[in-house]
Amino acid sequence: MTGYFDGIPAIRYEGPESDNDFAFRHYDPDAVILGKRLEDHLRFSVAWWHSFAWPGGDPFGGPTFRRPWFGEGMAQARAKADAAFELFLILGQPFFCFHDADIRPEGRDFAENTRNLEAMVDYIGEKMAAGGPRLLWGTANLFTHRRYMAGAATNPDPDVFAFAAATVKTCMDATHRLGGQNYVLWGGREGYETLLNTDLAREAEQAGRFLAMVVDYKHRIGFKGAILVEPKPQEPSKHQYDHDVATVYGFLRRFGLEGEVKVNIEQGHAILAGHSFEHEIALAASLGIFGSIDMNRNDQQSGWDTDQFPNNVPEVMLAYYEILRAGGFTTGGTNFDAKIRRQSLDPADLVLAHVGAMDVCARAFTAAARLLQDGRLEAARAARYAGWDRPAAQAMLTGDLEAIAARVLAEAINPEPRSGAQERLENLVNRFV
Ligand code: XUL
Ligand code: CO
Repeated sequence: MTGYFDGIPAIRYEGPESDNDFAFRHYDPDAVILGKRLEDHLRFSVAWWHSFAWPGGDPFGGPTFRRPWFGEGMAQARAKADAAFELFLILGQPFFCFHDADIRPEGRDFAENTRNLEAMVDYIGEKMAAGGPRLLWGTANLFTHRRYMAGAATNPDPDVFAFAAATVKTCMDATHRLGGQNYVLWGGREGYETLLNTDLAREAEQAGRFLAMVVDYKHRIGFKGAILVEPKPQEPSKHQYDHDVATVYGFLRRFGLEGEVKVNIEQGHAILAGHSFEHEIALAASLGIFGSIDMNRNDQQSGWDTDQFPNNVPEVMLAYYEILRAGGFTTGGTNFDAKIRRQSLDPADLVLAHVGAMDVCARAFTAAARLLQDGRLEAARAARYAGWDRPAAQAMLTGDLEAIAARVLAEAINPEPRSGAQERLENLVNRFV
């Protein structure tokens, strides 16, 4: 026990009228919506890196947080895990996520990294066995250490490729041992700073081979979870290869991995790529590669991936609407890849950030479910395409230009444009927020 969160009670659902800061107003884990408990729909996850490892620095200033578990060594790593499970007990969320570097001290070499990781996996495994959340996904941090400054899988130095591949193996082992439901790859350094020193063709081949080996190893160890790539267009690299969902899908097709790998979509990354969160989710679902989400938000003024906790219900509702249309999460969930601001020094700030975000998501999800159940939005969508149900229209999809031209002449086809009814649909959506 670290005692770090002493005095903060376990958070319970008290309903929208509650005046208690330390209560859920909208997140009632046991509420049944569309035949399933809200907890099982949303599958909330706390991110180890932001909540326990991040020291509160920014490009102009150093750490602002003084967590008692900060520092080197295994004792500190264990204290960090203790604090994590204390927060988990308070929040009661069903999942968490980590990078290897979040849970273990940095070693001098690969062997020491692996020893540290395995010891921490044992420690966390014992804590999980005693109750508490499960592992939504594990991942390798292949972007912080200086060895990765020019990439991991796409590094010009084959020794870095080797170190990264070996590290991913150990992280997949760790994820598998802890019963992880997914394994994530986010390639923050898989890209370039300047084209002047970059061989795009080679780097793509290296990345394709790397991912194919990850898939191969997953099957070899009998890991049943999903392999997820997390798109992001830039930051930290000037250009990142996993730009957005469409780019990742093209990459997966190129290497024959589209049936093996899905995507973990992050709100802030979607915005950086010039898309909306719901666009990325809807596109992934339409391509059959939707996996999981990293829930957060950017600051509208900054143009950076600020990783703030979500607090905009109408925005989040549209994301969950697309997830519901896609059939909901299977192995995926809602991971709060979000951090408190660097002035938020108190243990209570960390708790309340999650409480508020869980409420925002619950409220947004509930609204999305009601909109779906209402059926009018989907009916309008279906009606818009109804013409395609006719046999003559279907025949065009396997037909040819000559036959179509002949039919247009014979039937004197002369289409009249119809309203897209956007404002009517927006008004309908707003009635559910
Ligand atoms: C960085 C980011 C990562 C990934 C996991 O922008 O989102 O935290 O989610 O490596
Ligand atoms: Co993320």
